[in-house]
Amino acid sequence: MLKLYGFPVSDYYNMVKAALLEKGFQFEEVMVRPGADPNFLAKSPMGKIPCLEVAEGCITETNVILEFIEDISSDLPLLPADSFRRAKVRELMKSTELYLELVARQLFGAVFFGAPLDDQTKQAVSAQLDKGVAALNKLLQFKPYAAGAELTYADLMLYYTVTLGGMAVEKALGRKLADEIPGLGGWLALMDQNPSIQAVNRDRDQALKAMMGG
Ligand SMILES: N[C@@H](CCC(=O)N[C@@H](CS)C(=O)NCC(=O)O)C(=O)O
Repeated sequence: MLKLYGFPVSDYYNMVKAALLEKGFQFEEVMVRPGADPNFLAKSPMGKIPCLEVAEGCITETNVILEFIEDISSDLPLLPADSFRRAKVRELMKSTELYLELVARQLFGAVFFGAPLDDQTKQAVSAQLDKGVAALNKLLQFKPYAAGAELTYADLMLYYTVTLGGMAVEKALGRKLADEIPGLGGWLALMDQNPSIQAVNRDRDQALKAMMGG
């Protein structure tokens, strides 16, 4: 059986978990924190989560895992068949990660773990966010899904990026992504109805509660 290593507060972990559920895979979740444990480094070379273990070995890097999931289950597609549209989904996935996820992630230490955050860093992150949001607004379709009429991996990546990253952006910078990305609010409401997303979120919320001390 497939094994998914990580923990359910991680947005990257939840992107993969939602994809596995959406595709109807049976899988075991193995709770692991990222880090330098040699046993985990043998599976995930950077010690990062998620890591997917299959019969042949382990795979890391969320976008690579998602592509692998697609390769082994093409009968329930989460990527379009047409090459150009496939590329546009991948462009949206990569842009979401580079220009939203990794930008917001610079605030995680301060927002979730009490690290200091100076005004210079806030301004720098805010300026990067301006560019990222403008770029995403050019790519996002919301017709009704992120890349068009069908649910794709771009939706799963965007959903977990804007829910966790958006929280960090709001807390640290006082900016609401839903006010800056037209259509985001309606799309989030649509995604919230998806049973795979709901299942992932139940576990996420329980884990978050435990992490915050009940
Ligand atoms: N590039 C990786 C990033 C995954 C990642 O950053 N995961 C976080 C948890 S949400 C992690 O493992 N952080 C620990 C670290 O950066 O050392 C991917 O696409 O899977």
